[in-house]
Amino acid sequence: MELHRLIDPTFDLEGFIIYASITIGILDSRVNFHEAEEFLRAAEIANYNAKEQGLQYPTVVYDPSIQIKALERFHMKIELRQAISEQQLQLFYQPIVDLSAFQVLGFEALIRWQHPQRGWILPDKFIPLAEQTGLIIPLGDWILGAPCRQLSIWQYQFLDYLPLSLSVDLSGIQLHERDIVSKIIHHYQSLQGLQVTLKLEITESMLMINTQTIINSLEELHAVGIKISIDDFVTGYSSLSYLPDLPVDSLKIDRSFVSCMEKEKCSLGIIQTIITLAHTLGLNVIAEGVETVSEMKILGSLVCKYKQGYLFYRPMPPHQIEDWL
Ligand code: G
Ligand code: MN
Repeated sequence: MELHRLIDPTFDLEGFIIYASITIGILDSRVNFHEAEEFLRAAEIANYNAKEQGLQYPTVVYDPSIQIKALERFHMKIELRQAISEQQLQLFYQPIVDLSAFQVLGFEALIRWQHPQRGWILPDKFIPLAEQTGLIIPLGDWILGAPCRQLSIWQYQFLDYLPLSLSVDLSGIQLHERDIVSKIIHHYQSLQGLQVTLKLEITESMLMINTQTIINSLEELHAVGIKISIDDFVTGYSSLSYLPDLPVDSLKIDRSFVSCMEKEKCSLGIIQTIITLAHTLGLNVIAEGVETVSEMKILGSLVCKYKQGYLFYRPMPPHQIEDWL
């Protein structure tokens, strides 16, 4: 920590203010290694780990479990490439409901990986890896394109039950791509003529870097009719002041808030405030991860109209959605 304290303050280099920070990987010299390369590799692995964890003072001491994790990550990277080419990735669809109108508002498309040995893997286990490796670019494009194609098929099959909205999660890396706006509009155009609304779900943390560029892109998307939703609301580095400047249509209250509602320590006041704030700004509110009847009732009493969660429907593969529709 002492080293970090020495390095962290800004310093002046010929009139330029320099911000420097270091990450440190430490290795106990008593480890059972023989070759210099083994020592260096282990220190490197610890250092890499320190970088990844986003600690305030990024220092990690090597232990063998870190190496096992690094190896697992390495294998997973290779497998993920294969998964894409061998089409092991699948989209599931989770309905979002409006109970007051007994209606389904639409679906959120959620990606799943059917791993040949490990079974179904959830996106939080592999999307960060896809982001680190750049695989998120082709993958993200597919996550946008495939549900658009699916929804246009459903529009013709189940005309009576629609219009629907289709929500798709966007990665921050995608938003920084230079031609992202035209790519998304291209997918959106495949829905035109249909009564489907496309909603992009972004998280607050995506707005932290290049904020103005991101806002400009979102505005271009919004101008053609694409809706924007803020996902996992209040878990990020929320700065409520940016909200009125964003072309946002809805907020999704994070699952962690919903699941704490029945607990003693929970502040319902915060949830109520979010809902009131959203309504004041003319935004829709969707509660995520509703699992129990009493969560549903509390949300109802807080006038949260739209809900999504296992209590209503789990994410389903397309054939199951078709049976259900
Ligand atoms: O980050 P985002 O909010 O898009 O995450 C959605 C994830 O939450 C999906 O992987 C989905 O399967 C999961 N999910 C959806 N509904 C529920 C629920 O009621 N409970 C739990 N634990 N997870 C849910
Ligand atoms: Mn989402």
